[in-house]
Amino acid sequence: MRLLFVHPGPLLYTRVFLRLEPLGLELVAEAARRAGHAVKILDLQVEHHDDYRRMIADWRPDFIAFSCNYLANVPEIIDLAKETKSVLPRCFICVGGHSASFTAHAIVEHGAGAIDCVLKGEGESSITKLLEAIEGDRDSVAKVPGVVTAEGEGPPPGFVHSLDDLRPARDLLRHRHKYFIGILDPAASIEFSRGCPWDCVFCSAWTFYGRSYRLVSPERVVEDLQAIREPGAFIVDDVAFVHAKHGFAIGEAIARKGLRKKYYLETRGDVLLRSKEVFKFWKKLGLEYMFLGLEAIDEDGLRKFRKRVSLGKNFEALEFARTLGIEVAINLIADPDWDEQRFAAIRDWCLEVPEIVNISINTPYPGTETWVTEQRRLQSRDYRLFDIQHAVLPTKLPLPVFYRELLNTQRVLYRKHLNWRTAPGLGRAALSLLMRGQTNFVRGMMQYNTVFNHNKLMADHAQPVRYEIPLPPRPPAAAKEPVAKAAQLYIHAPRGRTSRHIDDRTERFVDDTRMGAVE
Ligand code: B12
Ligand code: SF4
Repeated sequence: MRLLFVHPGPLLYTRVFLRLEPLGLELVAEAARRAGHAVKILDLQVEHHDDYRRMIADWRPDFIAFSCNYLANVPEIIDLAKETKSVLPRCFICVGGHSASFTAHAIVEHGAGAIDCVLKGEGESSITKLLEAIEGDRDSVAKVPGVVTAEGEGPPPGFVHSLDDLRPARDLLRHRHKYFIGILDPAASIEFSRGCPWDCVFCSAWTFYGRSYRLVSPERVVEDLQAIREPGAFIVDDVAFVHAKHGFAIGEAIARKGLRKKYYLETRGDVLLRSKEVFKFWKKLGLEYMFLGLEAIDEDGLRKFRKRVSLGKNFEALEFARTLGIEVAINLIADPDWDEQRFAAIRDWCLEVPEIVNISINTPYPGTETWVTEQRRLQSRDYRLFDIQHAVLPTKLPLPVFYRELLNTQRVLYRKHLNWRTAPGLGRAALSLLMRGQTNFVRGMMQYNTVFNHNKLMADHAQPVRYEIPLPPRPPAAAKEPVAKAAQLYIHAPRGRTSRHIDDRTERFVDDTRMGAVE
């Protein structure tokens, strides 16, 4: 069959700070290609809807699969599916990915017949089963693991046998030079592990994979890195180097091969402090940038997000990263309850620290505990606003004032990084990128004010809403506080300790630093 795999268009962030290759979609596409199909990938982060329409008209695929990791992309995917079905009625249309898994029934319903199924969970093994069913007996589609159709739901999705068996179809992307993160331009993405053993209330990374944690072997990582031509690599793991031994083993394998790249990763402050030697080693290998999800700068906030990393530990982690010379980007979560004083306090704090600070907005997502337990009513159910850059919960300040404060804070922080100290270095980096023909980073910087713009954010709220996210399940009237039940949350059923490929010491460390007990 002719199969087209599509990643939807860019979100706000993608226009300024980063745009990364759709690694998950490439992995699913490669699994399908290995099953003997003709496969193409179209990434609408870097191509246009007209490119999509042309591809549909010229190539006439038999099967289209959309990747839906982000809720904000749901309306775009549904509209494209409807448009496609009207010109190619026999084409089978499927949606998969992180957010699609948590909103599968709603997506099928919004599709009103245009979306044949949502495939929940990890896509590599289920995609081939789905394709076999489509080619053979269409009635058996309903029995594919993870499938959700208008008629109902198939058996639960399963894991791939081993992450080492997987290969991404990197060669199928038509514009590889368009992927970047900050000044790592261009950058590829790579996976060292899958899942997360923690259970933060605002996050669905752990509920998707049933709190499991699996590793890619160092040999396989090196093989993949050797196949990457880009000088930069973004490590997509939720928390990098949870298991110190694994981090070392990968590093040693890279050093043996003499591979040289610049790396960007995301981790937790307590993991950084626990595995200092690993991060030191990785600095030598080319680790230059790191996201640290601090989430809050007060103990109360951290407790609320169930991040049991004490403030002291987080600040110590920042101090340590500074000594290594790693550039750190911190993420803080702004609550819609914040008032002017709170924003001012955050601004003051951020100006005191040398790190880059990103501020996102507390947003309940399906698949998180917050989705079930949040007591405040959503002020918008427009999927497009669920991108943690818009406020979907009621704000204490009037909404325009809240956005003004937020944007003002973000702008102050952005300018902090373009000051007299950093400007010459950034200028040199930008020039060298331009001389190599890489324009992503420079364009991103130039677009900042048009993307992060007060009028635009307000206008987004005023758009007519065609698809609304379903309301969270309400707790029984008798319950004083809504309780998130494990069964409500997980996509892949939890398999306990054996599904976490970490040694006992690391398991104990995780247990000591988590606060949940949902499993
Ligand atoms: C790496 C990552 C990023 C990276 C890059 C992502 C990218 N490629 O564009 C960065 C740091 C840039 C990023 C940014 C953001 N991210 Co992010 N990100 C992740 C993370 C940690 C891993 C995603 C990943 O690449 N995994 C590895 C690949 C191999 O897996 P995968 O893509 O999930 O694909 C698998 C399945 O989903 C499925 N699948 C995927 N596509 C398809 C298609 C079909 C047809 C099928 C059958 C299956 C299928 O099969 C794949 C293979 O098993 C996830 C959390 C998580 N663990 O999923 C959050 C996550 C997806 N991000 C999230 C958010 C909110 C964001 C941001 C909006 C804000 C932020 N600062 O975090 C921005 C927006 C970015 C943008 N596009 O503008 C949320 C999404 C929430 C939601 N429900 O919408 C998540 C779930 C984290 C969370 N907090 O819970 N992100
Ligand atoms: S540590 Fe918490 S926030 Fe980070 S990926 Fe794991 S569960 Fe999500």
